[in-house]
Amino acid sequence: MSEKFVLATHNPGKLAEMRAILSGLGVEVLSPAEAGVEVDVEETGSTFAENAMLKAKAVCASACLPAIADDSGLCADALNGGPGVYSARYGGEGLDDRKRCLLLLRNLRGQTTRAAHFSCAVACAFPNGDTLEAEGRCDGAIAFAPLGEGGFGYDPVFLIPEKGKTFGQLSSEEKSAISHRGKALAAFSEKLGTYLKK
Ligand code: ITT
Repeated sequence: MSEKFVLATHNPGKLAEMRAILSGLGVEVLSPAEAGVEVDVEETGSTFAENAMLKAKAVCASACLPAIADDSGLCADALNGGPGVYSARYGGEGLDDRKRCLLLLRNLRGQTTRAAHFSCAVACAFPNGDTLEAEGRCDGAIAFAPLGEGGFGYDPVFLIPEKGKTFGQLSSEEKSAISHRGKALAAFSEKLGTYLKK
């Protein structure tokens, strides 16, 4: 396989994880900068899957190459599934990852229900109009304080109870073995393998 794919994301944390997970596929993956595209897609969908497809199609059209997008987020039971599709925008534009984690902890203060999950939808769009989709989910809980320096986004506050560690305390390999993104990309890789053999 020598197909080139653009990873349709501006998030360096996602890009690194997607690259590492997809490296086993034997296809060449390019960042938007490497593909010479700069597309800012408005995420107007109401589901992760819709937003992932919007991003994949926009970058595919701009790069004239197949594009793989990830739309993901953290869903807390006590917040009725929030911040969910708004995870990147939680608290408004001015916040960085650390401040968004602290805001989440503040909004959960006093809540006994800490259950939460990460969801990830992966979408791939090809220049001929074909598309592929896959999803993954990882269940866990919101920690009471940030722990760990690894990963990105909400990793320091997402606890895996069976491991007694947050995503932020896991190596990238340990995280991808159980994460929403790892699962979505594993399912996607199978579909892509079948598609490319056709
Ligand atoms: P792109 O749209 O350019 O891919 P983004 O960061 O805006 O980048 P999303 O719209 O999918 O991506 O927002 C997902 C947010 O959810 C992301 O910014 C993180 O804050 C959070 N998130 C997703 N996956 C995560 C993970 O594995 N670990 C920690 N936080 C994660």
